Amino acid sequence: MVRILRKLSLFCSMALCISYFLYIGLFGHQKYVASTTRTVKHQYQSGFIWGNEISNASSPERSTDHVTEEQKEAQKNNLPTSKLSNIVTYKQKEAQKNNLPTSKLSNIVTYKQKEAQKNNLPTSKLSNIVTYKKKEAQKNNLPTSKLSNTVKSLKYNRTKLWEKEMNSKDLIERLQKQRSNYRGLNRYKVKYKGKVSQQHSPHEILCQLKHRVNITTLKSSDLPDNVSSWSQCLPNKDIREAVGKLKRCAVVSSAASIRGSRLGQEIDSHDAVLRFNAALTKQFEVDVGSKTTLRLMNSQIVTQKEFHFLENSLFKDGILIVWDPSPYNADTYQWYKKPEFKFFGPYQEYRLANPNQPFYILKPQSLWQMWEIIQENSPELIHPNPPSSGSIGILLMMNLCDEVNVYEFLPSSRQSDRCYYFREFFDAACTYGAYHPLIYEKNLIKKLNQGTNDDIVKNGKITLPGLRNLECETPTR
Ligand code: NCC
Repeated sequence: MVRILRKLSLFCSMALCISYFLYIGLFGHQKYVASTTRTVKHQYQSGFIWGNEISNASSPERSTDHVTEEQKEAQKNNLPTSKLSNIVTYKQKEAQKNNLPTSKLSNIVTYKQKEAQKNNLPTSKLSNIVTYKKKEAQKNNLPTSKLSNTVKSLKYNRTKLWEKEMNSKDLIERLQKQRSNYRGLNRYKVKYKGKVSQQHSPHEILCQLKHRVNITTLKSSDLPDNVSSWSQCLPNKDIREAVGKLKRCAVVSSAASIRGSRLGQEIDSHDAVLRFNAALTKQFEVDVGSKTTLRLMNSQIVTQKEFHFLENSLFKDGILIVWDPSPYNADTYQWYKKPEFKFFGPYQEYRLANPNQPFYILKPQSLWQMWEIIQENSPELIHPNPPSSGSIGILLMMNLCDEVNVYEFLPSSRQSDRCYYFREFFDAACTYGAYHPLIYEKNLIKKLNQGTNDDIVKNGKITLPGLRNLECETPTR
């Protein structure tokens, strides 16, 4: 009996052992699988999985990989580790908010930080910068490829254009450098011995312009006899004598900010309209008008092939005037022998082909006389280069007319870095000048404005008096 009982207990303990191992073998693995599945499920639910990692998620080793990936992301994006668990959702939200394709996800934070630095914005602006720039680009009529420059150009909007006198510190770095380079180069050998930073009244400045700038055109008598065969093609009379007295005149700058102004009718209502270089009116009549009485051109227009000066119908209407800079102290003959652009030949050709169209050449001394007045009334040393066609044209019309309305030389609130109304080309230099001392020209013209500030902001319009009837006690020196 005892033997039977011993065998029975041995059998039972063996059976217990076998069933234990069987239990472990059959159910133990399932329990383990169940626990890893729960981990993966949890990972899905927390939105913690990047696309390609979902298929490998059942491998327990991958969970340590997730942390490294996240840490890498956090490092890449310069985020604190506390943000680790949210970084992907965060980036997805940022991408959505900024309207960026998801391919930009991995770079968005760094991208935004770089943009903020590049644009000199506080980091608090980080979260809005992309949308902000897109809106600015739209507002300023810029293509999205220009996004990276938009904020830079806002530097000017912030100072409120020409609300105060501008100086070189208001320019963007590139234009400041160009001003210094031109000052170093001094291409025209300018030796200015006059005053700087004078606080003359508008009336005094007008008198300086009247008495110290002789806006006059070339006559054959200005050149020696040995060039008489060429000089026969010049008009006999000076432009002032030939044109006579005009009442209300308009000067239309080529600035893109005139787009959308609907000033066309107002411009055409003037007795004479002056335009510049290759500025056209066709298709832009609503904003710029269609009348062209005079066209002032720099000598590049006459000499450079791209303008087809001899054939282009654009130049066949109205009175033409061309200017070309001489060295500061050169006399007319020295300049005739060595103009900046060799325009005397094409000028003669054009005159012979179009003998009935008045076509004048401005004497280069007028440019430097005007430059000296801009310099004297500027707060610092200006570019030693001639004034732009814009101010030359304004002064010419102040000599010909009783009243001159100038459009978009002083920019309206529509101002942008787009250069021309008729061509898609972007450069802040068109408004502020790189080669020309344009900010100082605009400072001076602003001082002479007899219209309202509201007219500048809305229409880019300034009103100037004619010089003919101006009374000056003693000519200002
Ligand atoms: O650009 P431009 O002038 O033809 O413009 C005529 C005048 O309008 C005023 N302007 C223009 C654009 C703008 N956004 N703001 C403005 O205030 C200026 O007063 C300008 O003078 C020139 O003065 O002759 C100039 O000419 C051009 C260029 O030679 C011609 O357009 C022909 O292509 C010069 N640009 C270059 O040489 C690249 C420009 O510097 C001055």
